[in-house]
Amino acid sequence: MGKMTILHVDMDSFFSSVETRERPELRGLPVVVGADPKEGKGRGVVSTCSYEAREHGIRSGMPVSRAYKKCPEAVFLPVNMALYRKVSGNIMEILRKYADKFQQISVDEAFLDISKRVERYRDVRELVQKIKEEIWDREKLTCSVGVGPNKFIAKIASDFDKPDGLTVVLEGVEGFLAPLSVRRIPGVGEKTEKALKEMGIETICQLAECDEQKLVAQFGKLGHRLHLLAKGIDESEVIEIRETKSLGREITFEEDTDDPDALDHAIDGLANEVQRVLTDKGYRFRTLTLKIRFEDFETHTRSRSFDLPVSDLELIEETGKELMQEFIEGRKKVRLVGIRVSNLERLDEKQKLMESYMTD
Ligand code: TTP
Ligand code: MG
Repeated sequence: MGKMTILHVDMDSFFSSVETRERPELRGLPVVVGADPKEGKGRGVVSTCSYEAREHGIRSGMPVSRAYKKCPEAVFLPVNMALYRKVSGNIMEILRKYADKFQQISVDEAFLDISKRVERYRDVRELVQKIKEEIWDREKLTCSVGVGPNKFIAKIASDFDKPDGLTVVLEGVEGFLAPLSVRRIPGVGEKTEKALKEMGIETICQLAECDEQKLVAQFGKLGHRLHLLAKGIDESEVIEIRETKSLGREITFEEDTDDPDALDHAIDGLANEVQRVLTDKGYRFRTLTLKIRFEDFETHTRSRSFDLPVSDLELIEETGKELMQEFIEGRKKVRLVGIRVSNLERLDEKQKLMESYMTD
């Protein structure tokens, strides 16, 4: 592997920046976005907040009630995930163009491998400025960007100077990492931080200097990985995930039929298969399409979309049957039915976490 140049792009106070963009009168105010906030009286949790709200000590994950105590004059807004997802899609489309390899990590962050595109240090800054400008021109949002020789450094660098930051760490990696808290290492949570502290390790420098055997004895494989990261070594690649666009199943009847029970039964079977594949692959979907072909080969499709990604079997069955309903009354016999789901999303850990904030 040659020398690499990796960018990590992370949007600034993403949900709340989108809300402020939609309502310019909120600019400069403490804005808190969270589930069911009821103007601060709700029982939900803070998803994120504006930097003005952060000055009052409000943070992601905090109960809305606590945020309200810290800053009663803040503007409390519910989560409008459909909007953020749409904006996220636009941003990812912009970013993708600038990368040899591109990997979206969550709704508001992505890695870009630009190794082949930039020759010199100055080029990197120019490229990042172009990216920032395009995001601003098109979406009126700011982001923070980290540049490093690997994903780990890039990720830490993007967080180093927020909001609207640009931190390039292509040289002097060890010096950059040395004073930082171990907590900055992705994957080091409260528990690991505490365990490290008990070993007398608080900074990344101390972690790098610690005997690797000790770390392995304490944390197993993670200890080995932590030691490498502390030394700035990360060989993981930017993985272009070619997302499956859609998946579906269809069935051609042995004999054309207009028997409602047979048709319902077919839908149940298809729903079952589709749902199993979704579960296996860890996907949920937002659009379901029913396909129906009559005995004379006349073919129709009907779709329904949902605001949030879904995957439960009953919903697939019911939606499939509802969509089929308008076709089968007093019409020709049916030759084939199919169910396809699209707008797929991977059910990753971070997303699960976010969803848990949204439904309380
Ligand atoms: P982050 O990038 O972690 O946070 P942020 O973009 O709001 O702020 P920063 O400027 O520090 O990057 O997360 C992106 C979005 O994910 C965030 O806007 C809201 C959502 N989110 C939650 O819903 N719950 C959480 O606990 C976190 C951390 C984020
Ligand atoms: Mg962010």
